Amino acid sequence: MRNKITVIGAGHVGESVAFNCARMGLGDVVLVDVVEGMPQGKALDMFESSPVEGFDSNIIGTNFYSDTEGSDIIVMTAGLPRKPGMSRDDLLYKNLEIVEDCIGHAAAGSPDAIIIMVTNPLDAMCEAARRVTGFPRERVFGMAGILDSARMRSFIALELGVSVKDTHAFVLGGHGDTMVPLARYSTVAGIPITKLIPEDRVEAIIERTRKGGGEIVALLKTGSAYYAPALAVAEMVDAILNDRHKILPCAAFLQGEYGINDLYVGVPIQLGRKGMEKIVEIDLTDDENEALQKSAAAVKELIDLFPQKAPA
Ligand code: TXD
Repeated sequence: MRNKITVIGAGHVGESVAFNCARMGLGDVVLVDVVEGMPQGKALDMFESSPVEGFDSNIIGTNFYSDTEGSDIIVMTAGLPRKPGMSRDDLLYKNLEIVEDCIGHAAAGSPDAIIIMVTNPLDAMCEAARRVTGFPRERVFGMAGILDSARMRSFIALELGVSVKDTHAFVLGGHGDTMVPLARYSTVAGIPITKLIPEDRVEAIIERTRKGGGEIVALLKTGSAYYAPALAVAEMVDAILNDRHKILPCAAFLQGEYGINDLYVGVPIQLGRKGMEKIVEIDLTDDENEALQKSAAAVKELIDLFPQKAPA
């Protein structure tokens, strides 16, 4: 039986995630949105491309969660994207409502699913999904670090004129302006970039990485990035469904790791068929640790803004 992948939100990121997963043959895809006809139309268009590409995945679009029942993976992209001048945090209240509603419905019909959060503000939305589902942290995590690292890798490759394939980059922390790109652990063909690129240029790369999402928002004027984010999600879906035990930077719920408690923060985790198999802890210098703690504090500030709910 083929895997079932539900993608909630058929906007820019969601449609691209659906198409990537289908093209990569990762499973059958259900694309959900509130807009009537739109997910159905996009799904049909994608399905009609399958004979050309030669992939066997079935893709359907829907407005009903009953079609998502029994999903192996739920990717959550529904929500508002940023407009120029908005921070990811400005999206908090509206997207919190959307996440609680969508994830609540989807998880009810797929109690064993693994949830990959994409909606911003990412780390806070992961926590919203964890709370609304009650799923263990092994099955609720978020995509951000792969994207942030991919941006840093692109800038490193541009700087040195080398293949992106030779680059490796490491970004920790929340998916926001306080993210922590780690030059010391970023390499080209195994050589730390600090040995290949002058310090001021490394700093410039780090700064551009931190502002990478905003750079695209400012250019597009309506909406935010989706090609790179969608492929980053597909890499996670592939790592999980193909049980690759791959180590990827993702937003994970920390319970003591890195000295952080009960918060989603971006760290390297190992992904396999059961979801998060482990959190990889690396040594940090005092400065790096301070930056990570600061980033975690920014995530906590958002969580503290969640409306308090009366106990059920
Ligand atoms: O690194 C990351 N995690 C991110 C996050 C990278 C890129 C984009 N990131 C965030 O993903 C972004 O800030 C947004 O919060 C989401 C989705 O971005 P996208 O660019 O796909 O936004 P769109 O194109 O506006 O699509 C959102 C869709 C749109 O079709 C709406 O109709 C739908 O979400 N939507 C809903 N679907 C189902 N149910 C409800 N309630 C709903 N509300 C909106």
